[in-house]
Amino acid sequence: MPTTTADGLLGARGLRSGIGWTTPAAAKARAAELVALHRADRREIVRNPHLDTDWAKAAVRAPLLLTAVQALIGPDVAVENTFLVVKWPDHTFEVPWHQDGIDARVELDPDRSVSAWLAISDATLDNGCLHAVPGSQRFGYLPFSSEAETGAERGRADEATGFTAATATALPLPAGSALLMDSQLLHRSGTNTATGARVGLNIRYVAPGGIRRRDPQSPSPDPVAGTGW
Ligand SMILES: O=C(O)CCC(=O)C(=O)O
Repeated sequence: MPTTTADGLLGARGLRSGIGWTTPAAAKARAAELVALHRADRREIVRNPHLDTDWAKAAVRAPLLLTAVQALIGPDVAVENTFLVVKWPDHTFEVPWHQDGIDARVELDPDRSVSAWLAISDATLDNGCLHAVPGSQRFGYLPFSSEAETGAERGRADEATGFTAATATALPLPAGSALLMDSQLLHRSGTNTATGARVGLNIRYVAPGGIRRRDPQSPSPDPVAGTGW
């Protein structure tokens, strides 16, 4: 097994659910719009929608979400990256085990960053909700490889490094609800085997000094709260 470290910002499980980022009705209306927008080309991934779409700009600033983030990492908060995933029915698409705080471009300080996953549609066991290994943040960052198939800039943690997926738990979430995760928490999502599309937004929040750039070309964080930027 990997060496373990402290529990981190979110305690022993490394995650917290039940944060309302909007109403269920508003989230479902947004999901319907996004599905209509992306249906023709069956687009699965939209990178950094918070930089150029009003709905995502508002979502990353949702008051209850931002308050919960500030309670963890302090008043000065920026968004380092967002990642919209649409899982279409009848299409194999899995996001492999990974930790949000590390990829080919950046490494986030787990004490000055946190990631959020927002259910825009309902996320269920059948349509590809997240699964996480509670407590896995204590392993620290694991060796990873780039996730080439999806074109995503996510890493892929390797079970050979010692974590066991057998201890994973499913995290179904209703539309309008959000989950906070330690930047080192291992998580994945499976294929949508239901009949409707599943839509979710991943957000990586950072405090000042929370980013170590591995690639100098990586974009600057986008401040959303506080004055320390
Ligand atoms: O939306 C998903 O299914 C997974 C997204 C995710 O884990 C991520 O963006 O880090």
